[in-house]
Amino acid sequence: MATETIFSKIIRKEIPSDIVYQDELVTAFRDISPQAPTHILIIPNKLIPTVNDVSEADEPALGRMLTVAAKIAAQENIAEDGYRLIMNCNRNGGQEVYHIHMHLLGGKRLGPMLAR
Ligand code: DGP
Repeated sequence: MATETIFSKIIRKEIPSDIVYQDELVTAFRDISPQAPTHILIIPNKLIPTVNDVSEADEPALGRMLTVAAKIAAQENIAEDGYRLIMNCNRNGGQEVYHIHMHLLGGKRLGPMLAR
């Protein structure tokens, strides 16, 4: 049984967050510790702990995460210049919150994908 994280409370609006988009499948909100001028997390409303736990039944929500990322990038005026989408998995991936999330980062040149 997966354990809820702080993100479930954000989805249910039980704790404050800057939600920029929400529908029946996904929620998007600004990261509490932004690493770029735009740093938004897009998450499924259903608790899925890691990318290893996704199933075919999750494909509508996972697809929605991408279409919502594109919409938010346009709203944030970063679509044309470009942005980066990141999903971290488990310890080696640097995952801290065990409710899958897509980072949408942009608003500046992000440089190489991995620190050198
Ligand atoms: P990751 O390392 O990929 O698991 O990223 C987790 C992100 O979640 C990290 O960038 C900080 C963000 N975060 C953690 N707790 C909160 C919170 O309570 N509110 C918001 N808005 N973001 C959070």
